[in-house]
Amino acid sequence: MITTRLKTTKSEEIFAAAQKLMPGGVSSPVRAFKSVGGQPIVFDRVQGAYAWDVDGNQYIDYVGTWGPAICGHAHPEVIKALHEALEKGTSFGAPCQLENVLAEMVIDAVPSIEMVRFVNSGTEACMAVLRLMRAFTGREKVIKFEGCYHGHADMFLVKAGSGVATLGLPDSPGVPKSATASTLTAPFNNLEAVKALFEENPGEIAGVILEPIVGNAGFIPPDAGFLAGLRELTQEHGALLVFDEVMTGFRIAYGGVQEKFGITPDLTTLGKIIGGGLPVGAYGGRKEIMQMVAPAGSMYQAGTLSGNPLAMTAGIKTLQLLRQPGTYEYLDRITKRLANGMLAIAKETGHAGCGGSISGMFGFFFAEGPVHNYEDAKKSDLQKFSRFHRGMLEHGVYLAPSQFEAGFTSLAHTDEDIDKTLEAARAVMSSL
Ligand code: KE4
Repeated sequence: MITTRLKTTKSEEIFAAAQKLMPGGVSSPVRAFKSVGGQPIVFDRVQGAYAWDVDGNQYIDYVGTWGPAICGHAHPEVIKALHEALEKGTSFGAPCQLENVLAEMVIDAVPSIEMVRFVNSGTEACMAVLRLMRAFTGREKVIKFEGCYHGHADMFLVKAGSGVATLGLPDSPGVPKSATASTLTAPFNNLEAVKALFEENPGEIAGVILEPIVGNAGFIPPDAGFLAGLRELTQEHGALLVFDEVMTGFRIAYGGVQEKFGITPDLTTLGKIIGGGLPVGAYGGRKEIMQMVAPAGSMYQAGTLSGNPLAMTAGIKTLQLLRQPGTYEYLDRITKRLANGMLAIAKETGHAGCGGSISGMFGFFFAEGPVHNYEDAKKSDLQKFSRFHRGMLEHGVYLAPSQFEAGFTSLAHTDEDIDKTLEAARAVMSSL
């Protein structure tokens, strides 16, 4: 048991009760702190860059509800827009002009998207995009990368990242072999492995899906030429290239990784930020592909709450805030200061450390590095990460409770917050 100086009495009471009501006491596994150990923190409220727990402790929050809070939690303009939208009802189950507005913003922003469909989570978006890849190409097999996480649908739970990696569940029970028989895997950043899969499965691969910057195995950027290589390989083999930008969309740049790195996939999935903190997912791409989706085409996909006015409202306001000039320069500057500061402190305090940041996304491993893929990430010092995580909590800094996650900053994080975080990191790393 990891000791803690934090007063977490109420968190302990509430979490103990939760464990009797919900599996593991949580609505999503990674929140249970299983991989870092110790008492999960029960949140009471969030605002801007901060979270407060039920015992009154305040934290600088670098999880940001796993990405959506890029403008800061509970941004006043988002809250105001939601209050106004609430007056007109919470869900219509009918066409609503707000869907047009958000769809237009997404289409204008994301290079690959000419037409988009809204759903309610990143998992749904990835499930639908896989079905669409297969419907459009008439092929069944798909390539994913070890450590990448595309939600919890059966066919993706093969060497997945995020909570699956955290819990060491290489493949989840309950997933029939038939569901994953057509899911091929390769190490991230390994073009040769992908080439071999195409040669071993001629004419059978519908496409390649990836996190273009991995966040679910820890933060792992693509090596130079990797994304371009995948673009060429998929074109050469008549397969589709799909960027899962659920995490990176509107975070790495307003147009996502595909805008920043100049590689345009055929299809893209989105989520998190486009919902501004409410449940949303989306998938989109070339019109000729998207026209296959019912009721325009025959590929079926549906959802009761898809495109609901509240989620659309929060998404619209969030993207309006993000498209202000200077947004991504600010995120890049403060996040680089944080990541580079952590690396320098690790060095000064005698710890092997590697990592970095791109725009408002960062990661840190206790390892010599560099970390090119999931195998490398798993070799980092997970024990030391757990102790570091707990120490940072005690110093009022809330990091993702797993080495196999990325960190997120927001427009609400200030230079002072970064300074405080680095002071905490120095104190904790000196004590590890
Ligand atoms: P959701 O179904 O959780 O909305 O999205 C699934 C998903 C798909 N693709 C990518 C790249 C993702 O990062 C995610 C979800 N990310 C995790 C955090 N790594 C969500 C947190 C959680 O599972 O509690």
